[in-house]
Amino acid sequence: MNNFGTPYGAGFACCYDQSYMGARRAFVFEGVSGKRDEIMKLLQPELRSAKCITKIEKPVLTKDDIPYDASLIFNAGVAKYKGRYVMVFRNDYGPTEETYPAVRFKTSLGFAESDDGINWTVSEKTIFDNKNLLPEDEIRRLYDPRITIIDNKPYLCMAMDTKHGVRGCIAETDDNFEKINIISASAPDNRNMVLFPEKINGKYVRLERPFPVYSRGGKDRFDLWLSNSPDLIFWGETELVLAVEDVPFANDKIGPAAPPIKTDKGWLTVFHAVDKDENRGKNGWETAWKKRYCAGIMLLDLQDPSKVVGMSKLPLIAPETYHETESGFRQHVIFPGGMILEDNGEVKIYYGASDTVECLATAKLDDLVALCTEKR
Ligand code: BMA
Repeated sequence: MNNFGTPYGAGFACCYDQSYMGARRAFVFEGVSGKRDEIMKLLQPELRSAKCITKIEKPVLTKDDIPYDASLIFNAGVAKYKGRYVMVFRNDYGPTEETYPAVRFKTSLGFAESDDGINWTVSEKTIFDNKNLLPEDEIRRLYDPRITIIDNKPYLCMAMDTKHGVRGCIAETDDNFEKINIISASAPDNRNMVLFPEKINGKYVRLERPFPVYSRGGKDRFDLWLSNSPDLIFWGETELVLAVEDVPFANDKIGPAAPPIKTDKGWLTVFHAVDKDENRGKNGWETAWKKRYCAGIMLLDLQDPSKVVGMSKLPLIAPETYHETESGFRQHVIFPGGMILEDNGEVKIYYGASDTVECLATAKLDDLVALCTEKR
């Protein structure tokens, strides 16, 4: 039974919030308390993808493409590197719908290559598999990889579960993504890290998503942050970029998605945005799944990417297709991890759908920029 009709959030105004540290420049939802859901229902009965988005209906990667034990193939990082497309994907495997949750998931990371970004060849060996860990190992799982190529060298950002909390880590890898070498890891609790593809004002830059336990009302209220580094190892100068309340279609949490693309209007970047509705029930393998993940899009200032130049007030990609809404482990989850700008101005956006398959949508760069800059 699918029960995802209810929209969340509304509001079409934006303003400058002067309340955070004096002058945080960000878009803030001007909620008309009590009225916003009514307004949204009238204007838009369901969250929909932006008109400029074209979805490739068939997933680009599923468990059927994998030459080893595989079940849920999703949340991949994708980039163009050394004349081909490269992908590092997450594989949660072990249980079936019938045996879950008594049988626990194991997680591996796999590698795939492609000439066209659509048809992929998967390597025989995994890059990482937590079935090989020893009980005493501190790291318990690596997942949700993103790939950024900086100075012609590939880096991976990953979420890292450890015995003492969830950390975000950055790793170097080789040309064929066979081995990873973790060079830096955050303090808990942080994840969803994404590196910019070049230094800005002489420093490396990353977006990140800490998940504060205190001072956000005792529930999920997670925001999108930015830090700088002289060497990819030491990170600081941390700034809040976008808060969950700035996003009209989120009421739970937001976080970075794919590495940003440089445009003459700013750094174009997608983010994930989550709304939660306690009325939602079974939407996948679990008895209840109450969250919906959409992709949003924004432009960050070229020189100071902690500043939001513009943001679409509506989702860029919302769950709509069969794979996104009617099948899979956790339905209604759109989780982008790769965004590639082609020479002809087409942008490929890769995203995990329903935590089960990897999908692709395309749009024109100019349309994506217009979504962030147009007045609503
Ligand atoms: C988040 C992450 C993602 C996942 C999403 C939906 O917290 O764990 O890997 O896609 O939940 O389950």
